[in-house]
Amino acid sequence: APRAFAALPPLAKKDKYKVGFAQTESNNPWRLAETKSMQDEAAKLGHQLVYTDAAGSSAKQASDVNSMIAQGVDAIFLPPREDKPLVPVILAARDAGIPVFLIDRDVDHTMAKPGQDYVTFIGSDFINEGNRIAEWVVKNANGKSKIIELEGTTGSSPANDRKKGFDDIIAKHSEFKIVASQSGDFARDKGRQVAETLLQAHPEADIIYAHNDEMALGAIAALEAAGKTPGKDVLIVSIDGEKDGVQAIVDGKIGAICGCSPLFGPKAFATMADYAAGKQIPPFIKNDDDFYDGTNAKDKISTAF
Ligand code: GYE
Repeated sequence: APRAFAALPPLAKKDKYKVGFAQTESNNPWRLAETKSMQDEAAKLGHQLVYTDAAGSSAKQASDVNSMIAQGVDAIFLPPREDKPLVPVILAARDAGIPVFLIDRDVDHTMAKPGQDYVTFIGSDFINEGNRIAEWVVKNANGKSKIIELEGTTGSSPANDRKKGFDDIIAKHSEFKIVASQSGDFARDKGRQVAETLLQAHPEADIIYAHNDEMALGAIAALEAAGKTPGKDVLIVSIDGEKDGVQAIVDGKIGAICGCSPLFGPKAFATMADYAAGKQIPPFIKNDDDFYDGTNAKDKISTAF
């Protein structure tokens, strides 16, 4: 039977570790950039990386983590696809003596806690991302006011918090109205399909807020197929800062993007080393986000992923 730890399991100080990285999916540039960053840093430091791809399934991601536990990895890096279904395997890893570091997505803190059940959450402040995009919309909408919101993966921490951060600011400005809000699962084609349906139901919509660039690019395709001009008839804003997204700002199709870096490798492995060295790890290690709009997109595109 696994040994139950009252607190976080320790990590022995070693030169080389065998580390699990249980990716959620690989269907977009953000995920591919994150995986490459993790693999590059592991290779640079000489660690063995056990990599799995859950292909968009929380159930598969949970079984991937279970097999990492069975293999006896030293530590696990996990971006939990949704904020509840991965909690049992996070607790199972803890009980097996394997510290878990959450990267890019967090879990529901009523079910598992950083500093107790897992070491920390490393990632962006998604509420702040939603706030910043909403504030930009309030300033730059130029009379446009009817918003369609394309939400990320249902039950994922970035979708929950990007919605809250945006909706809270918009609620304070009575000239704006969110006419529809639905999940496009952070995916380009799903975003296109959902945008098409919502635009048919709400032809008056003149702003689209997408929780990531992939869905914004899907919405651009839906608008163009409907004979509308993105950036002119409909103002589009999103989050991430992938190359195609920043290029769409340069092309006048997207108004603004709040950046969200996928390059976790150096910070993730440095945090693991600090933990092994016995340093105090804060429960939230915040990434700073870039911001792109017409004033800087051309200059910054070379740094986009
Ligand atoms: O914004 C999105 C990806 O969890 C922060 O997930 C991440 C988000 C990112 O699929 O594009």
